[in-house]
Amino acid sequence: MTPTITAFAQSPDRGRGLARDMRVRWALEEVGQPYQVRLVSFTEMKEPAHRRLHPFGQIPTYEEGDLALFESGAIVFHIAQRHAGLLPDDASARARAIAWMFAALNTVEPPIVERGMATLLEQDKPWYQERLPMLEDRVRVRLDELSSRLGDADWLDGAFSAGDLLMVTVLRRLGASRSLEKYSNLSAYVARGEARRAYKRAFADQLAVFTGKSPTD
Ligand code: GTB
Repeated sequence: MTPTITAFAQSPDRGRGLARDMRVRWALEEVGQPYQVRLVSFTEMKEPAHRRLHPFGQIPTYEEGDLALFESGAIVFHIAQRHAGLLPDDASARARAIAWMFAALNTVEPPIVERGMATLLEQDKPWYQERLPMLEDRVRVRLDELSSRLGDADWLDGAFSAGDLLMVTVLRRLGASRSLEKYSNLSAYVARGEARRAYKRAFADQLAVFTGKSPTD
């Protein structure tokens, strides 16, 4: 059965692949699973039909037969469990890859999102300039730690996994802030992820939503 995911009809990122449907598209491409996309407007996201799929009225969602899922991490995990290619077969290596999935979403993404939201929504507030160094420091601490752990390895724990897929999508959100530039190994890590054929297909498909042109035009 071909799954259907939802994505922004008009993504505020203007096709930069920063919205969270990108990680789901990428996971589906990695495992070779064709999928359909239903584009939703901001209004549609908050309507009852969409809220039945997503209690918080957001994207992405995932429907496959009578299964409906929300939360990008849970969707990527579901895809990784159903198909070969995103989690190792060895039980311990699999558990470690899952730990990296949680680390990407629970430990690295929050300070990055917090800093990004402050820049987006609080620049005109009196506390912004005072708060910014603290937010930047929290991001820096995580990047220092991640960079030390990655060292000169290609991926976080052996072969490419769903943990790397999520971590690369999380680190990509730092693009505009240029915070990654100081970390040559993390910049190269993100570039390695972006160089994967599955990533490129996923990126082209979400970009096509913005440009209105098919990826093969
Ligand atoms: N924890 C959830 C998950 O991982 O699935 C979070 C889902 C989420 O935040 N969805 C966002 C959404 O639907 C889109 S991805 N927002 C609409 C709403 O809440 O009303 C977040 C996002 C949006 C825009 C950019 N951007 O423009 O760069 C980047 C990321």
